[in-house]
Amino acid sequence: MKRRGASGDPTPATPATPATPGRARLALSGAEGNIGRVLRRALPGLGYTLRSAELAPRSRLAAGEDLVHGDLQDPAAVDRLLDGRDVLIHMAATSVERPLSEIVANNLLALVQVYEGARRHGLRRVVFPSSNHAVGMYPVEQKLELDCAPRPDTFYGLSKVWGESLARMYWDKHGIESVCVRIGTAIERPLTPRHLSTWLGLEDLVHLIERCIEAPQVGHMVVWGVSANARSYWSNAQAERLGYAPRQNAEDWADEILARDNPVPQEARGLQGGSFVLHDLMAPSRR
Ligand code: 15L
Repeated sequence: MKRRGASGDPTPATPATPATPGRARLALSGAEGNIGRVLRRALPGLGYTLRSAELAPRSRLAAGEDLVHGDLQDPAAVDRLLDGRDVLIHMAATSVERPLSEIVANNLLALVQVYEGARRHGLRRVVFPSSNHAVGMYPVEQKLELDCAPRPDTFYGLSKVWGESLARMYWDKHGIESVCVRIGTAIERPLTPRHLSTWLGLEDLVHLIERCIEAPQVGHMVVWGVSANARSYWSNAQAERLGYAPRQNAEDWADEILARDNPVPQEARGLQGGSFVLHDLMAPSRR
């Protein structure tokens, strides 16, 4: 895969190359989200045929893409997305803390529909975006291995613990492979001291997702979605099995970031989940 320097546009809209024979036929949900938009621009340029799904018609078709719409709690919408596909990159979800009912609908119930759809359509693999907030209550001094016990910081983080286990169940019972990626902070460049540990650069993101699609025989696997940050909270040996070799390092921005005020409240700085750890789970607005 062609990688670009830190100063260039990390996710240029690559012209769609003709689909490479033998490449997986991809489905991408959540195509209108922050990560979905990056992948949607990058994947056709890597020789994949891509069918994307967004909730409602909002965007124009990208080069080399086929687009469907609908709520993935509806099996008919799942069928439109997965028919004739090999691998699903399932980015559609609530991606921050929200009222519990919304988390349950989007991150639990829709996920069951998606895995049931994967069964109906004989998909080989699902790439499931888990999150660092599944373990956000660990102290920042503790370097985590992938088999650490869950310590979610929010209902959102808890939904990712549930999703990783759901993925495991569909592998054990139905032979559908999953790579669960515990994504750190996937943005163009790190902005806060916390990001020096959690950043996933967008070039590394695209490279990681390509490895999640291509690596042979993953079964059920969990990896950290993080760049090669000098201050990473997470130990990512599993990712080597995937062939993921991150090149970006948040440390390149450390001097600049540490010279500015830290926007994360003081009382949240000791825990890995950052400001997520301050959410009051049962505040009236969140029930
Ligand atoms: C996440 O899981 C969120 O989806 C994203 O919005 C960021 O908050 C990220 O984690 C993070 O921890 O920085």
